[in-house]
Amino acid sequence: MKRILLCLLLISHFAFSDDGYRLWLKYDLIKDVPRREAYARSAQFIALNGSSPILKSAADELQMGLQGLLGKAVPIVSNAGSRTGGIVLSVAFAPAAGAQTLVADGYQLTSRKSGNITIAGKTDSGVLYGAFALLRQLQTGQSVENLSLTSNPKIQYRMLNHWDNTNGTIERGYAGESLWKWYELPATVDPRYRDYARANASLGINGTVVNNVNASARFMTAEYIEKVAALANVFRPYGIRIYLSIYFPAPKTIGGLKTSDPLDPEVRKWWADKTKEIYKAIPDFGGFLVKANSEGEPGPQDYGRTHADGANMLAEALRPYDGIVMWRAFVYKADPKADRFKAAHEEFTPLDGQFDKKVIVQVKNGPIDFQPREPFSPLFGNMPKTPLSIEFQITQEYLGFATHWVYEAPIFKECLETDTYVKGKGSPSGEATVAKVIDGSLHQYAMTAIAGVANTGTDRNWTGNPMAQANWFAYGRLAWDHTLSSEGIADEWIKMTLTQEPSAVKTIKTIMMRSREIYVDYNTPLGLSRPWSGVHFAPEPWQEKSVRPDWTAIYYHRADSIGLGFDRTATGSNALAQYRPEVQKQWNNPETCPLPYLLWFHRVPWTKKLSTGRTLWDELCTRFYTGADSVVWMQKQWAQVKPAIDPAIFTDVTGRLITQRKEAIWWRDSWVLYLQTYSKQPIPASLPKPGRTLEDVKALSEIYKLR
Ligand code: GCW
Repeated sequence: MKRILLCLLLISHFAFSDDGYRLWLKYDLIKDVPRREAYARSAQFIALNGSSPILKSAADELQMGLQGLLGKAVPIVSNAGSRTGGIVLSVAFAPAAGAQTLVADGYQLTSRKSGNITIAGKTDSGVLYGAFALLRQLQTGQSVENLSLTSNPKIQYRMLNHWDNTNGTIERGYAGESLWKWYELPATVDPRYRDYARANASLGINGTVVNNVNASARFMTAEYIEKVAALANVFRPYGIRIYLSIYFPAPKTIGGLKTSDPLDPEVRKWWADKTKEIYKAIPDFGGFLVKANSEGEPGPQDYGRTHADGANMLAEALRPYDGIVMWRAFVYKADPKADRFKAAHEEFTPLDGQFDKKVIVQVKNGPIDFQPREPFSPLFGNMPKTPLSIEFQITQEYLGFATHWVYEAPIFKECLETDTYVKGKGSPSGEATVAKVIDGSLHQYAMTAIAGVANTGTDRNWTGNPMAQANWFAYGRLAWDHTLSSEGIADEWIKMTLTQEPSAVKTIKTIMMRSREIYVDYNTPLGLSRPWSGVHFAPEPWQEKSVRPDWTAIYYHRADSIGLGFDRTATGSNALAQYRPEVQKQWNNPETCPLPYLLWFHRVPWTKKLSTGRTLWDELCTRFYTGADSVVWMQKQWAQVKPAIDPAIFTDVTGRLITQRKEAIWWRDSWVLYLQTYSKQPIPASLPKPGRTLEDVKALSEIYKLR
């Protein structure tokens, strides 16, 4: 009997606990009855006004969402006729008087005098995004009376990039295996693909590159094109186009040609034929993403050609179709004397103006590699004739994988809102921000794009850490509209995903808004960076051996008995000269350089007094300790929201925070004990000494490398 009771208890627990699968599209019943009834009065039917698959997705999503939120079945009708009190979808509406005009994909929600709410779009996708926006209004408890809301995407190609391999692994993935089951496709189509598409469409993401930029040639075979086409069929009704990363030498490796030289006529023909084959199977194929001559990946330089030659060859193959080339600028050479920081700028600025109009150059947000904090890439200030897109990393390669809670919207915003001063006007008004470069408003680029390296996987909750769902969400919302605030996005996400209880919303938002600075403090304070080789988990500042110099830790921090940091001023690598004078002015003086960027640009003596009144050494120690201690603050805050959170999610995050705390102390100790061998300074008396030695932390890091 006891056992049966226990089983029942367990079953009920699992039946009601939240596994995170539904993400921010939960559609749980709205508990506030008057509010629910008010919504219900405006949602008595859904009028479709069309038959396209995308419109149908919009109506289906509304129907499903309303069923959950309002607890009632809302019928879908083909048109409203004389009925009122419903939701009317249409691509045909004239914009309401005085409202902003719509661009492709934009939407307009309007409460009409008739008593209907209209969801208007210029395109079917616009209507779909409008449907999700209306659901978001309901999910976040906003009024739908007197609605007059117009929203246009600021960027045209809003992309997710998956670094997924053919064997199901994900490069830098921390949430299980790849979602794409290549061995089962095309015959078996996992229903999860559709939920993936719904989640992306709810944010306005309209393109996905399904395979790793370290690409396999397999994706160019008929066998795999068929599999990719099956995925495209699922994504299409959600306005999402599929793109592929290509392996540059494919003409040779799978095409049997003698070369893959982009200027060779046979190679060009091979790509043209291949592209034709792809479009036959996937008529709305989006195009190619390319990592070439980067980290060992082959490319046009192997044949004495330039990045532009390579990109333009692919553009030519795509010419008959509505597809584009996204050519990555993530390049650097293994030159011990060079500064990796400068490489992309050096290689790409001479090519400005040489790319075909179907090419967009995809630039990582920072000059190095997705560090917890980086200055913006100087390329953003120096490619006026080439459309540039920005690549952010959503997956937490350098942000503690799936155990550390880091809300990334502030990372994305910090870069987007920095002024490149590209016009050289010296204006502090932000008229030449990175955002205005990439949204095309500054140089009137013919096309605009943004990419985020996905953090999704087969974990039931998609992202491993349930809190990392917020990063996928935030990326998508900012890809649509980079002017949204980090706080506003967090607010939406919490209310849609976790709870609407006001004090819990506030507490969680406060944790999220502080989380990135806390992480930086215990991981890479004052402008330290740590992109050396390996798994990129624990900092190992002692790492000094690698196959190439710029894959060691000492290359970046340059600690010695005098001080710490990378001199990128005129006395050092002079990477600062790649920025506009106004930017240089902000960063080139160690006395005035903002502390978050200090060691990015300067070598600073251990005993140097900083603007905080502490010496460099004392400031570093203070930050490492404050950061690690702040995880305790995160734990305490999280404990307070327990009554408002689903028990399964609460317990999961509680566990991850315990690990985060442990790792934060470990990483603090690694840095402090290692740097102390150079600074020869005591840890400030107010701070407790690490409870272990440098040898202990080194040994700990080795454990994580054992096979
Ligand atoms: O950040 C580095 C990663 C590599 C990645 C590379 C890139 C896909 O460590 O795993 O490769 O950048 O962006 O190409």
